[in-house]
Amino acid sequence: MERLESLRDDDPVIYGTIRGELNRRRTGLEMIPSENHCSHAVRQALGSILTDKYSEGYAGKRYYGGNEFVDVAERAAIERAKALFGVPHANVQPYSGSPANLAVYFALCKPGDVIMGQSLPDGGHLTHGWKASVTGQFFKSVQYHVRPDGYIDIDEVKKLAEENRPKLIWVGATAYPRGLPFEELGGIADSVGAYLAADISHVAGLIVGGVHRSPVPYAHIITTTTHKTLRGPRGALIMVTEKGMQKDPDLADKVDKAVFPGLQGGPHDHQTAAIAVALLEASRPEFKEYAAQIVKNAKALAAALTENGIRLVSGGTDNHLLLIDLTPFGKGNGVFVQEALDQVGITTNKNTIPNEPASPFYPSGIRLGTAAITTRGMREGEMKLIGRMFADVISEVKGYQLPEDKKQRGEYLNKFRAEISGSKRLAGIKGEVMALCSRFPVYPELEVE
Ligand code: DSN
Repeated sequence: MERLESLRDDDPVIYGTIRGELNRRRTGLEMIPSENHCSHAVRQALGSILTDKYSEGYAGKRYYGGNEFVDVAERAAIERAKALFGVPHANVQPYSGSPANLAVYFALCKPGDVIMGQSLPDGGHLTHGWKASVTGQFFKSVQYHVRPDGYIDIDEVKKLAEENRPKLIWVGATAYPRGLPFEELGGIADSVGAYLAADISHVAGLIVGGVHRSPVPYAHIITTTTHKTLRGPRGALIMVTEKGMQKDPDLADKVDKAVFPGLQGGPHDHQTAAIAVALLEASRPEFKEYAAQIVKNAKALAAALTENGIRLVSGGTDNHLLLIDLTPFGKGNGVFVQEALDQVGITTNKNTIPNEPASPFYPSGIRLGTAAITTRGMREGEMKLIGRMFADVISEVKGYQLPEDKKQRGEYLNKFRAEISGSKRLAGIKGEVMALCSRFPVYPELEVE
């Protein structure tokens, strides 16, 4: 049993924070699709003494002494990543997904080069060339979109690639409920001589589990975070495929140099070790069952939501993620639904939808996912119940409308918060959420008073 006594005695503020977060997680449903509950073993490696080490460089080629044990951990992480994904090269040092993607730019592009990625409101990531990101400002970014049916517009990608001849094309997303079209975008990248980088952060665990197609035959480079469906600690990997090595035999070396010394200093060795543990866990047969169940649960939840009259972008899901389209209830109403869901203990995030009629801060969608609730052991029966609870929460707040006048929004939101805090219906749903959570405990090894 882990009791965190030292922390309790040393720092009551941080101890209290962890206790509060533990209670929040135990009594609520984590349904942000980029979150999960990693294992006790992963957290033991992450909380280990390896955090005290400096090891700039790579295994066997460090700028500091005393790395004989850190080298073992880093080599284990590399070999496990290579075996799991079927690639000849892996770099396990990126601090997180955005630095990993920046390293890809640094390895392949010069400022001003043309790059292409999926537009943010269409489900793409900031680092795939969105205008607010350095990647949309230091490079000439061309953004592609989804069609009205919610699927990536392959014809548009082809047309834009032919017109703009990009150096690098990204495939990958943060809010895309359908299978990623690696083969189609690989063909387009090849036809214009571009590199294809697949950012599989959201679906890495599904790929490993065999329930999402793999980018390996089609992409030159693959990046992924390690903490979403892959269920590891925060962190990231960059992998180079055989196809990438054939296009440029120096690609692995360029990627390694871009990470260190290009963008980062010392790797976070505790994080590397925890990634190694997570990759080992992901190689076990039970992880395949877990990945398959994530998708079954997402499909069951999509069916339950649809039966309860909720509209989904693209009409459903192929992966772990769903995107609720709230436009039948008004524009920019994600904030009301997110906050009402928070109140009942269901954590999601407001999100833009394709052709967003409002704004990224007041978007018209809700993004949710099934990775963490599947880790707790929930299955299709629980998804039916959760789908009905979502519909009830949405119905409770559907009358609220975001004021057009920005100056009125703060006051309106305060009134909304005061009103929903007294809602008996929401209080009833919170009771149902807590009863459900008590049947599926998380972090049983933690005992924090
Ligand atoms: N913040 C991640 C997500 O929620 O999908 C992407 O960076």
